[in-house]
Amino acid sequence: MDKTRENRFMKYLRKERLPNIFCAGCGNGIVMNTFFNGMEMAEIDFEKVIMVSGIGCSSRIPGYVKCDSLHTTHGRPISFATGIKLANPQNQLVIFTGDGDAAAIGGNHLIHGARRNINLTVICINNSIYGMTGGQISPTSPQGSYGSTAPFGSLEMPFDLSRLVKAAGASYVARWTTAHPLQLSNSIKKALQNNGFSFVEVISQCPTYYGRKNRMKSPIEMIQRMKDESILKKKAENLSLEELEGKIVVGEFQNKEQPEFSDKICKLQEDQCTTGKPSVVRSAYKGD
Ligand SMILES: Cc1ncc(C[n+]2csc(CCOP(=O)(O)OP(=O)(O)O)c2C)c(N)n1
Ligand code: SF4
Repeated sequence: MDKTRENRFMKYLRKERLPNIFCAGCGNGIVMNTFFNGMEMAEIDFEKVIMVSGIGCSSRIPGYVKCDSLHTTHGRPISFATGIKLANPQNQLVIFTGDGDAAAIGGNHLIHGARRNINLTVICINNSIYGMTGGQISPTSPQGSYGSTAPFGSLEMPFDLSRLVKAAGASYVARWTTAHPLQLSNSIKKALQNNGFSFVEVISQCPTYYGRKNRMKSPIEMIQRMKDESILKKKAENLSLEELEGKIVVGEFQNKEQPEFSDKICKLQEDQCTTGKPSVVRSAYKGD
């Protein structure tokens, strides 16, 4: 192989685990690339990165990366990552999750992680469907879209995940699509640098299930559609709900400093050492 043509991010991969399981044209590869780019832009110490994921195609990403990682149970990466962060707040926790993993079975953990504003970076690959298990609709499938559990089109209203997480209390929230790799890398950079709960939603393509079931012929067509349907948050602010129908609003939705959860725990422990008073954490457990 011509080494000069090797992707510059190959050094972060466990090459012995390649080829990966992703279908041709899946958005997961683009998100991996943008993540490595954002990580380099943020000048993060790769040695301190711990990747955590749930279950799904998107959740397989950490398995290919040469760092400490934990592939957990469906919907639970935020809970596992919370434990790792509190055990050693120096760790840089990055969670890879899908719309099914984060918003269906893991929805409760997502909103409570955001509410605590614990310093975790969540990268949610939202392909509007359950890819790994055969194309069932998810909480983000657009109304009317087809899936194996919605042969007549989904009747449910989807979640606007970025809005949900912002309302729950996250200190950094942004949404882009796989058609916006530069903007996405920049948001991943900011998310990694933010001392708090950061949520980066990536609207992505699953050509195998979402594409086929919704008559989109190729991954290129899906990427083009995302590009065409996207509208910047600033522009969207001047449009009515009717005008926004079918649009993907992209941009940064939240970026504000607020107290972080593991800092609060550390402060509590320091106070306990200096004053000798039992901490709230200890006394809460005493009643067991
Ligand atoms: C407790 C539990 N329930 C259900 C499943 C089956 N399951 C595995 S992956 C998945 C959906 C994954 O969808 P998503 O998170 O959107 O990821 P994608 O595959 O689309 O990237 C489901 C329902 C499971 N593994 N464990
Ligand atoms: S099933 Fe969909 S999400 Fe899973 S690897 Fe294939 S294209 Fe990607």
